[in-house]
Amino acid sequence: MIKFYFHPTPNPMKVALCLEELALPYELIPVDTLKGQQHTAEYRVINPNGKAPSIVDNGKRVFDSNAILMYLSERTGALAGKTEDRSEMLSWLMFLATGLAPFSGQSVHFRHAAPEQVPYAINRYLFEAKRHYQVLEIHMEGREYIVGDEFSIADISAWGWIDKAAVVLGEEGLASYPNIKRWFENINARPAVERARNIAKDLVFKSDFDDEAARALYPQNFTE
Ligand SMILES: N[C@@H](CCC(=O)N[C@@H](CS)C(=O)NCC(=O)O)C(=O)O
Repeated sequence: MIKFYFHPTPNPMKVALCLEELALPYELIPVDTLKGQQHTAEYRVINPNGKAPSIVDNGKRVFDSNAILMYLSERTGALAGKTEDRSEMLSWLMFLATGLAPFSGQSVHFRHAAPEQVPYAINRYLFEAKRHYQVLEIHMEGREYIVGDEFSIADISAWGWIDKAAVVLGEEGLASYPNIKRWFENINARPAVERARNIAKDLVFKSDFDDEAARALYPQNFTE
């Protein structure tokens, strides 16, 4: 059975949705990142990057959320889009993994978590997050799904972070992005989304943003 190393945050949530969409059996293994469990030697064997999510399937590790989505799609032959849309699929998966997701994360970090307010960084990352949203907004004009005409891992990848649009973009959330809003509401209504949101309902993850959490998540701020 697939072992799924999970924390209830955007990148692992993509994998939760993918596993639920595919109805694959899995064992959920919490990685409490606020407690620093992503940094243990045992976990680094599974994910040398020390982040969630990861999976282990038949003794093989896969780390990094979009790599896991691609692996699960290839393993099952599902959610991959049509062969003729492969170039679009690769393009949008990389756009999401290297652009929309990390710029969103940095935008949240500099506005909500950084120990000092740095206007240049806040402006830079919010601008880039919004710019990536705008690229997707234009692409989604008249489209139901991100790639081709069917639900795929590209939609799953985007859902994980766009679910947090209000935190990334500010209170107005998706108000300036009507095509993304329409797409998001459609994806978010899928039955697997509710199952994904509930996978860890019986687990308790640390939520206190205390010294232990700060050291685990932002080690660059600590010299000892
Ligand atoms: N590129 C990685 C990023 C993973 C990532 O940043 N995960 C966050 C949770 S969404 C995490 O593990 N944070 C803990 C930390 O940075 O120490 C992916 O897509 O899987």
